Amino acid sequence: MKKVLFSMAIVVAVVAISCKDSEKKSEVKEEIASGDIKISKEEMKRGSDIYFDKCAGCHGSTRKGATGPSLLPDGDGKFAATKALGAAGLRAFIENGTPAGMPEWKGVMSEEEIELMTRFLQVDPPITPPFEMANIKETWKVIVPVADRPTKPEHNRNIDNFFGVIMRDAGKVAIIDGDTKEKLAVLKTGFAVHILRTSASGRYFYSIGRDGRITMIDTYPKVPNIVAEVRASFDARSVEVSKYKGPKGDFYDKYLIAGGYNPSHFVIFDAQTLEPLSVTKTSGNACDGEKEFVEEARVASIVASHTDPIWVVNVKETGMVWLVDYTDPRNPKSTQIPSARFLHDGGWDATGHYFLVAANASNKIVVVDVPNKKLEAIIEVGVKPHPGRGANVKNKLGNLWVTGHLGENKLSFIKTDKGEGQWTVVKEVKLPGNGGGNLFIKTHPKSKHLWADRTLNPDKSLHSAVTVIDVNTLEVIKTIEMPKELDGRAVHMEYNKAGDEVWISVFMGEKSGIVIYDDKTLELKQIIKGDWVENPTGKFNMYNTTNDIY
Ligand code: DHE
Repeated sequence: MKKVLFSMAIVVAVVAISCKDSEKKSEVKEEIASGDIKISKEEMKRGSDIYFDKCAGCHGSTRKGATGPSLLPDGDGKFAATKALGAAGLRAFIENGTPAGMPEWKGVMSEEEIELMTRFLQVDPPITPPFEMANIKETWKVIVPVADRPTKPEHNRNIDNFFGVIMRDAGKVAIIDGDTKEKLAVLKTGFAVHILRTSASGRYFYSIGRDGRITMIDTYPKVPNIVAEVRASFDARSVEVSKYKGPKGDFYDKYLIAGGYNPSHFVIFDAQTLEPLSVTKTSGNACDGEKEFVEEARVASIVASHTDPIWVVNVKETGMVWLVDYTDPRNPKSTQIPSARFLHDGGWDATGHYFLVAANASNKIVVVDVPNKKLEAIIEVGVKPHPGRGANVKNKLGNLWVTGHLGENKLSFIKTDKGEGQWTVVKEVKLPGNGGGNLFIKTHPKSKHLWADRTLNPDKSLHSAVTVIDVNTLEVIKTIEMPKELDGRAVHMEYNKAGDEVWISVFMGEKSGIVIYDDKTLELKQIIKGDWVENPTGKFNMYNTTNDIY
């Protein structure tokens, strides 16, 4: 007699989910997949929100995997099926994280959220609708037309030393005068702003939120204000301006590009008004192995060349570096360079000729010769390199570009000078304690120090501190605990324009703030805190960001 083991009830309903921002709508199929896994419409929506906030960055918007493995009910042939892992297996990963860099979510997510995610991950992922030119145009708002903006600063402050500081969870950006440390404005921007970049003229800050919203902030008025807004995609991490001046200054501050995680595309805008000009899909064949077509090909970091009308656009899942020529922004031409997977973050070498980017799933750094539009080298480094924009130091070993690692305790110093040893790791430095978790490093041409955080290390004594290294000897000089009156993880360092102060954020804890150290004495100078300082993350000095100083 045939025995019925499961009564599989599949209820398919189409509901709208909103990812915190009510404008992020996507169609989801709600499924009650088996007798064991039950999930209501509301839970599906909430699970999507939590996934979007906390998981999509590493596991992909469609759960097909990226830096982290795929999270599909039936697996993808490479990684385990979430149904096979079951609630207990999924819970173990969510609660404890992994040594490869997944953070432990216990204590960050509530018990109810963890329990929900153990079910959400066992049913099919929601389907996102398209987000195309017409949708982008609908979101475009010019708040202060160009003709109504001041033609020169309406104050005597030193804009070059302004800092744009991201208050991630509040969806706000604070503009702080780096000379006086006064807060000039706290502006409501996109949900979970990820990075800021500055205009080539050093006047505007552009923010991009995890919801793909770009906000343009003008620093000329007495109180900095938002002059335009637009949304590039449902989910995004990168924004950049055109920095090439050209013989007639044709492209300086003319265009802006934003990279989409979901949909996988890049959008070019007019940099003064944010009018959308073109959308280009980044789905395509992967760089390695069989010709594998990758639909979810998310745009990770983007940088602008100072010497050519080119943006370097790094496509994560395909491992393709796109060199996008913006001379015809409505019909941009691109050269695609196959490299390694999954491309993430990176920065320029000291000459501004070579761009170095982490391929974090293959433990490599890819070097691109940008003016000559070719792959220069691929360098083996440690587990899950995470350079941020990297750091350029010079000592007796030559000019070196540095990356840290998420999955291993080491900083790798790569020689960039032509000749013997070019593009090899000439030195590795271990930070104190065990485990990886380094997210960012930073130096300044006028400084003798290189600073490194350990934000994702599970050990509190390490993640609430930063380490300072002597750039000449490459020895660790000091590990600095964040002040006791703050509580959280130290993340992301930024220098002031003069290169004699370092600003560090303390976030993800009970008491967040921005801490400023004297770079020469390594003594604490000031703590910026208050109700308006809510979980600060990235900080961007106007002059250093405009001129790619790191
Ligand atoms: Fe980031 C840079 C993506 C998690 C803070 N982050 C970047 C860049 C990418 C990226 C592609 C490079 C942008 C560029 O240069 O154009 N980040 C991702 C993720 O996908 C990931 C792993 C997970 C996610 O869902 O977002 C992730 N990032 C984080 C964080 O958890 C951090 C610490 C806080 C946050 O915002 O959630 C964080 N990322 C930053 C910062 C930068 C950044 C501050 C810019 C560094 C710089 O100096 O340029």
